[in-house]
Amino acid sequence: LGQRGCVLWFTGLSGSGKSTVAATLEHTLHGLGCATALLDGDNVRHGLNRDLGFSAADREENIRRIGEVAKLFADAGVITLVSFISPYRQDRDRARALLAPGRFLEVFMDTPLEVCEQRDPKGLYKKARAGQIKGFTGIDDPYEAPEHAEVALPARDASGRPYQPQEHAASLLRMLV
Ligand code: GGZ
Repeated sequence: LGQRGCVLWFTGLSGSGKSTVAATLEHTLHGLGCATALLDGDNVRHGLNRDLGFSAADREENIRRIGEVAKLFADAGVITLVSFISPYRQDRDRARALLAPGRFLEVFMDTPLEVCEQRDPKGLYKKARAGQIKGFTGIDDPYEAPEHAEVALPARDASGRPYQPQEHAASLLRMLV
């Protein structure tokens, strides 16, 4: 899979752990000598997509462009890790349709809103609850959870113990080799 290039498409709420797991996995893959790329808000929303905000139309366009870029990377043989909320099922499915079957893996960070809100690393949920941010995903904007993701990564195991990002990254790595 990795040798031919592929897309690992992480989706989930803000604070669900997408970027942490993606960065951990990328670090490991890089150490194994794989060609990798990580597309996330930090390097895409401040550059290529700096003209876009968080309306439904802008989120759709954000994901459309990211899907096209991910395809270019994957076609060049790169293991491409993509980490955006990507709240709309249809937009994720369009990104999937750009790639041959088996070369797009949807990875659902299945972290409950309550957990994301408790983490609130940037204080954005607090602002959204206070009405200082409008249209925040999970608060007053939709998130359409995947129904057929290749991988769903829960926040806790069956006995309630929280998973560490390294554990999720390791299970994804096992899928790739
Ligand atoms: C959701 C928002 C919003 C709104 C700013 N809704 O925790 P973060 O900060 O780093 O992740 C969120 C990020 C979401 O950008 P994406 O490009 O992933 O979104 S989408 O796929 O829906 O296009 C959050 C911050 O941007 N942020 N305003 N209103 N997240």
